[in-house]
Amino acid sequence: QNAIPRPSGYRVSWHANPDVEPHHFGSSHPMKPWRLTLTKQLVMAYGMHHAMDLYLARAATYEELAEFHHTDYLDFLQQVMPGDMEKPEKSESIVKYNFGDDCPIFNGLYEYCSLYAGGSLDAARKLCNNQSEIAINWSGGLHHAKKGEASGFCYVNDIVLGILQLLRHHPRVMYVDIDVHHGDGVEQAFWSTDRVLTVSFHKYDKDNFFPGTGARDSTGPSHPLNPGAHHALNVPLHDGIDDKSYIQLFKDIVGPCIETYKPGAIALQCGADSLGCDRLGCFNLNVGAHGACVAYVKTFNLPLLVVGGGGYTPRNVSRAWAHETSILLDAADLIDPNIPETVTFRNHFGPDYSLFPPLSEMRKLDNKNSRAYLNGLVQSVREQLRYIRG
Ligand code: ZL4
Ligand code: CA
Ligand code: ZN
Repeated sequence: QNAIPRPSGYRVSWHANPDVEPHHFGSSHPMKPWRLTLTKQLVMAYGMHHAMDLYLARAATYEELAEFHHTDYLDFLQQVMPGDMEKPEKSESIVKYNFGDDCPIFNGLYEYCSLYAGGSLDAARKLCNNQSEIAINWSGGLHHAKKGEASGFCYVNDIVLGILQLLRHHPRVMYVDIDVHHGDGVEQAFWSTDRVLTVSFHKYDKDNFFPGTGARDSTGPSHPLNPGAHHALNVPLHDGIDDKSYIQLFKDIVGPCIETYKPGAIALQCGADSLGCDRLGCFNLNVGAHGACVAYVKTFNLPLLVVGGGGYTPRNVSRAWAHETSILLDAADLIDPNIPETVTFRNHFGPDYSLFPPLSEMRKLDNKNSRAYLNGLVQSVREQLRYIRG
């Protein structure tokens, strides 16, 4: 692999702390922070680390986390111990703060949370200081966390914290979420403001798919005088959406949103559980299509905060995020689609050793999204955008 040059005319920064990676949710829990190790190894094997500014993100402080989260919740998060799950005197708080199977209490939980949140804060600050045009934190993107409650593998909401930082310098920030799950925590945090337009694409099935929110008609506070009215945009989808329809839908929706809302910066959540073959997901996207969405957002040349999110088949998460790193570096064409011989943990990428395995063909899923249904979504989004001004 030849050296990747720095992109011309803009800077890309990488914000990470390797101490996030060894944390463990429990042996059969789907969330594997180790996928971040695999991603980093792939990025390094391609030589991409030479083309961006690398920052060791420090942990977010308690005060920084408290910019969004309730202190009673943070106090509990800071003090809780793995054995507390079984202690009757703790059970009330454990229920209140929603710890359990999805959000287990593991060793180093608070350190894990403050480190991934620190990455997104660091990234947002570099964008605000004009020290970077595109800032990446693959360990972030934990979009379900609420002010005072853990949810869906997420404990603190690094995206909300990052956007709050961006709002110090930009009148309007747009949030785009391609995780297969609804970005409910970010939506809720900015529900009553017109300074953030949240846009989430997700599988929606009120009763059978987490978190059950994000219907098309959920567009913000119902009172028309509430500034947040119409500033939540949801794109509910059915199983099996394919590359071509997803990319088309993404462009047909995100393009007009950016042109209408005119954000000063964009936060992009790149959850990789929307890929085919994901352990929890049900879409049928290939790595190339997931990356095409990132490439499209990049064409608007706005300050871009890029975060990770879900993704439960680690080899494919690392493929997608490595490919997307190359896109952000304007170097996708310089990357060998055959995974380098030299990559650490190369066995994980067999038997094909390709950056773009045919994920959509490996698990047969019908596309339950008809052309008519997708056209209806685009039409309805156009109508919503009539209420929005930049
Ligand atoms: C698991 O095997 O749908 C957790 C979670 C732990 C190990 C041992 C416990 C076994 C799948 C999921 C019992 C687990 C039962 N272990 C979990 C309604 C639910 C209640 C909890 O990508 N059970 C809840 C959350 C979703 C629910 C998705 C996506 C995050 C993100 C951003 C969060 N919760 C049903 C499930 C397992 C587990 C196996 C699991 N949990 C799958 N889907 C959920 O958007 C990072
Ligand atoms: Ca989503
Ligand atoms: Zn997800």
